[in-house]
Amino acid sequence: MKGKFLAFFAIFSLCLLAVSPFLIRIVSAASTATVAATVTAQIYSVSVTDGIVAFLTVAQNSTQDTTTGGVNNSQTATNDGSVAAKFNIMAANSTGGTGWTLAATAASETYTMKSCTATCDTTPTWTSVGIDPSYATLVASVGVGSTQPFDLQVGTPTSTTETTQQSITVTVQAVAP
Ligand SMILES: [Ca+2]
Repeated sequence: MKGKFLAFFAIFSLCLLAVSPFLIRIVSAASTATVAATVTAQIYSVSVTDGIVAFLTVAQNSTQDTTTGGVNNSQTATNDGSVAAKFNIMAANSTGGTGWTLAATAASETYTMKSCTATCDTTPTWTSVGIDPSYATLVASVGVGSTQPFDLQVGTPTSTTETTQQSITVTVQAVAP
């Protein structure tokens, strides 16, 4: 009985030795495949060149603009982001002395700021910019790397006692179209 058992064990062991290389191959066999993934962050970014306008000295209750008929200083907004963007625009009360209030219509110590984006040198359409903190639309959609030229028109107060040069910040914003 013991002899039979030993014989059986020996055969079983040989079988195991014979099978083991296959077992090892099966376990160690591997296969890979890859996914080439790309991703771009959604970034809204705008820059304005040259970003500096001097309207010089303007009569009270009148306008001056950046077109060729004015101070000839059109501005250009560029989409520096990674996706198409809507450009908004706003201005705030001017600073210098007591400053002027920004409104849609000029009044005493109250000035206006408007923008134009098409045929501004010939047949301009002037649209009030937003009044800080509200924005108005400058252009509905600008592609990546594309530019939007625009002109600005300032309207002086109907009357003012302010002799100090006024500084005005016009802000252009890039957001989702
Ligand atoms: Ca300039």
